[in-house]
Amino acid sequence: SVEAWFMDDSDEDHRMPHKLNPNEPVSLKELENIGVFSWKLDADIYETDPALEKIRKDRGYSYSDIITIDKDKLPNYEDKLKMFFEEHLHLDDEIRYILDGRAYFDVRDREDRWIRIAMTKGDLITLPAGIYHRFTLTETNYTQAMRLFVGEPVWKAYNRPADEFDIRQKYVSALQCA
Ligand code: KMT
Ligand code: NI
Repeated sequence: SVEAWFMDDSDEDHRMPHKLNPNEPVSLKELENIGVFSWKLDADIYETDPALEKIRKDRGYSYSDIITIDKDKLPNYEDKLKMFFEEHLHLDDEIRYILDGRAYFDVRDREDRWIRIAMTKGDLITLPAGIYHRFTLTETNYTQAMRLFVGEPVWKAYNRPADEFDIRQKYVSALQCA
């Protein structure tokens, strides 16, 4: 399953792990508690995987595409990575399945601390609508990910502060009950 930890606040390259010393791991349970869910699948068979099919069917993930984040393959690579690393939220869940390479998703916990989630091949994650988060490659500078969505995809990101959005308020009040 995914490994996660609280981040240090050093300003070294954000593609480094940024673990605290000593490391403060974050459990799957703690991630679920803030609405972040993950699965481990066999990415080598993503085209025919019944386990992926089941998740998609159960959760209504009708749309999918594949993004390759690589300096030589992704148009406007630098700009896109810069955007992905700006703290933001979306009006819908962000669902990503790592088919190859590595990546980090950083999410804010209830106390506004950064949790870093290390994604490797076979990890599928859902970030709830309204959670503040960001994305970066690791030191290996490469990943390929499936992007899933319920219906027609909307990729629009709202950079923080976006506290006035209904979806943000909804997320924050859901946290209070969880
Ligand atoms: C986002 O909105 O944070 C992203 O789309 C991240 C990059 S997709 C692997
Ligand atoms: Ni996002």
